[in-house]
Amino acid sequence: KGDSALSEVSLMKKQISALEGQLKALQASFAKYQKVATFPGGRTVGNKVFITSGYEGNFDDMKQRCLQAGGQLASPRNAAENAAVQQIALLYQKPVFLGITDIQTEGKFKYLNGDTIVYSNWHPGEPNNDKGTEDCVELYGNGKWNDKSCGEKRLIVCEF
Ligand code: 289
Ligand code: CA
Repeated sequence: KGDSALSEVSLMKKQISALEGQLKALQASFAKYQKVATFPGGRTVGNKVFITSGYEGNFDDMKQRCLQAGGQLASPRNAAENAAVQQIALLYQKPVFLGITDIQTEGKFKYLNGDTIVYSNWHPGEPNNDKGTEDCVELYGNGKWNDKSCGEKRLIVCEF
């Protein structure tokens, strides 16, 4: 009985070491495909991936496209995430609409799930609700935010 318990342990050790090898190979493969999938218009911050199709659309278009793809509009929640979206705006030389609006209550900017924003990076003087028609938020190439009319066309950046 003692011998069979020993051989069972040594078999399990072999199985664990084989699994460790497979995990390592999978990790390397995942890292490679992550690079492939985010080239050139994607950026990873922690577990979040921001990526653009390179197309432009108005806010409703963009929201739909990101949802259809299983993600949502880019909603940077800290400086690192904002910098990632900024890099995409710079690469494509186009401002980006964020998944943030004050459509519900003027002046209260919220994420698409209705939560109040936890981070902002307004350009000086913004948000100004110019002409009383600006409920969406665009991110400029300098990373700063401006409230802007939702009907304008901006670069589509989704987050997953
Ligand atoms: O229609 C006005 C917008 O194009 C923007 O014009 C100026 O950059 C500023 O007044 C912005 O606040 C405004 O959103
Ligand atoms: Ca504005």
